[in-house]
Amino acid sequence: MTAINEGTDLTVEDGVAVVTLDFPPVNAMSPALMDGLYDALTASLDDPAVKAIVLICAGRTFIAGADLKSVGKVEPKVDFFGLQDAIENSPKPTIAALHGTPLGGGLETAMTLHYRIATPSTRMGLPEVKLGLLPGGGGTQRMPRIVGAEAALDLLLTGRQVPAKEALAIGLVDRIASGEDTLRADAVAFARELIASGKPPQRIRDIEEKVAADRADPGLMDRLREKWAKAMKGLDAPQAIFRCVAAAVKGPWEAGIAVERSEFGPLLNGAQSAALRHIFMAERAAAKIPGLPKDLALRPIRTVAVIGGGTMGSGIATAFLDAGFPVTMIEMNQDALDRGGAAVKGVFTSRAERGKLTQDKADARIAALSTALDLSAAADADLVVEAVFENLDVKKDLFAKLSAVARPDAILATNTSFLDVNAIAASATHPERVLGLHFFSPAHVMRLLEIVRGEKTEDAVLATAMDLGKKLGKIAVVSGVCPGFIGNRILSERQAQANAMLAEGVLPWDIDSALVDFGFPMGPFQMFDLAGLDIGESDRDPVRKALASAGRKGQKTGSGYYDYSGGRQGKPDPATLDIITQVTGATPGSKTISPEDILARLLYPMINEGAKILEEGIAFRASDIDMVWITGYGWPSHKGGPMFYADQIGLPKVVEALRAMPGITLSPLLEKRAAEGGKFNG
Ligand code: T1G
Repeated sequence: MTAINEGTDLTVEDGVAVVTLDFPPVNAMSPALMDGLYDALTASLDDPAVKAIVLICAGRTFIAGADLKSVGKVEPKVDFFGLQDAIENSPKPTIAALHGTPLGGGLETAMTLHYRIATPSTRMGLPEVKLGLLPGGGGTQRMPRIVGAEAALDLLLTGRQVPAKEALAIGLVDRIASGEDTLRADAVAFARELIASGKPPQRIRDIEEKVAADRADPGLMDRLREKWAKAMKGLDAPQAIFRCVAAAVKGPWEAGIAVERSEFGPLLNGAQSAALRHIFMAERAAAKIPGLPKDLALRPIRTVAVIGGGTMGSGIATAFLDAGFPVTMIEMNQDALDRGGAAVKGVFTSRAERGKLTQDKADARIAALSTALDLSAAADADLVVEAVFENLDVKKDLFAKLSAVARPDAILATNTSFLDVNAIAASATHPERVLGLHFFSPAHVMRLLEIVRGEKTEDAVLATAMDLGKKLGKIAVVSGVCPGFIGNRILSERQAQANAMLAEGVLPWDIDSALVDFGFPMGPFQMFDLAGLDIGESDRDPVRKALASAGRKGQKTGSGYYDYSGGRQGKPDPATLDIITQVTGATPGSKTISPEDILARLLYPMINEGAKILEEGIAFRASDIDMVWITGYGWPSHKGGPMFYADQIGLPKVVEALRAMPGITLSPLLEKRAAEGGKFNG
């Protein structure tokens, strides 16, 4: 075995060179990996004893893509294109041996080799679109040559991972290894067959059949543009990917690759990709808790009890059942229990009906739910999650009672969205085992889980909750205790400004549409209509209170801020304006603010509150705040979250605008960073 560099080895056995790359954790294409691969390839090409070349990776995966940590920072000896040319033009057949997740530049590299073999569990794809990029290593040109334009767009615009079996069916791989452990041997055997056959290697770039067929269909690209119009709207990367695939269909190769190269740079340097790459890193950063010992023993969680069968309780139960935990749902009366159980069953039944879940799995999940009317049913649970009425006394009382029945080592969690977790914990016998698990509605769908760390919460309990978050498929973000935690505390600031603008005479629809145009799925008033105007505390929100008492409780009653008699879309309703006038004295529409100024008014106070949350140590890092808002509140991901957005517009501009707004106390941290020319992220 020859060591080419620190992570690259080359062995030659019986005419087959095996190049092994080992760059933990995911063999990302760093300059060191690229240099190693190039040198090993050159050595193999120069060695007359070598007749075929196998490329394989050590560790958990074949190359998982460009190294996002060194993008554009360090240069390899030979760039990606030089490397690809060297591989593709090899007169000796080359075979990529795939396992794990060959993604992005990793799959593009594999597509420059002449053949591909994968283990059965391999999942491959071109996820660049999720990072606001396009597959800039020939992926937009080679993929259509393998699968045709329509299938290529499906892969490139969704970025989805293709399982090995499907990859074989669409021609993306040539073979599947006989087992997970036989990849190397099977790849070498494949190489020997190729040597024996004497067949000259075929380059994917030369395969014309699929693109020629697409070219012969003149209406194809227009149809595909129509099909993807919604997914591409306002987003740079999907639009650029579409143009690249269109160029691949048009041909020739050189013209297509030139389009790909010219489209890549602007994306890489653009704001949308910067935001999306920030989120990728932020998601991973959120999983890390500073100061926690690494080898902390987690508490085993095998069974879960959920107290409460309402919207939250049944959603939480569903989330745990989905992750394979047996759940006991506990309610106070049979009716409520029946409703909760039916809600859970309804989710699984409907998924089975829609073909999203096999009937067997749906049945198994339903069977894993048990129901009870007595708290003592929580006696055996390793974890109890409470989702009862949002009232401090009710919750304190419940935690005292729970302490008497639950196992002394059980973790007790409250799903409060606003209340003082320390006060709730104080009523339990073991406050060190209490914490907040703040789910978002619908709890089995929304990705965010705020994990609220009480002042007494034990490290092992916190770490167990983080691990649980991962098992539930959630993005878990740690928050300290304060009213509303990270998410709702910031939301309150936005709502206060939205209400203030209403009282100044700005139309509610103008406020909502400014946020929707920014990229939120809905504005503040549309959000209340969806959630219900009678939900949560409304004393400080007299307009909402008045609407609710007039029977306008939102979509569920057919009207709220908007009129839903014509459907869920909702129409502006003059009756709402009358109520606004009655309550605030303002004439709606008497004041117009530009959409940009409405946005500043709504978003800058959120940034200010985020800065306070940081300086108080409620959040560990600015990127955690971004994750909360992206995964829990619909902040558009290509805009990176409130703190990232603040960096992009420039903190001095934010501070200056905030000074002119009513009801704002500036965060000293925000002022300081602005004065120093600093940023929140990076
Ligand atoms: N670059 C740098 N570091 C990466 C990385 C990458 N591409 N992918 C993962 N890591 C780090 C990650 O930060 C974490 O580090 C550790 O690896 C484990 O990751 C020219 C433009 C591969 C499926 O989009 O989807 O190629 O936190 O916790 O759940 O066209 O990571 O431990 O310090 O996520 O097993 C395209 C992104 C790039 C793949 C593994 N590639 N990665 O998941 O572990 S663009 C991607 C993933 C491109 C070309 C272009 C996943 C994974 P730390 P993890 P995992």
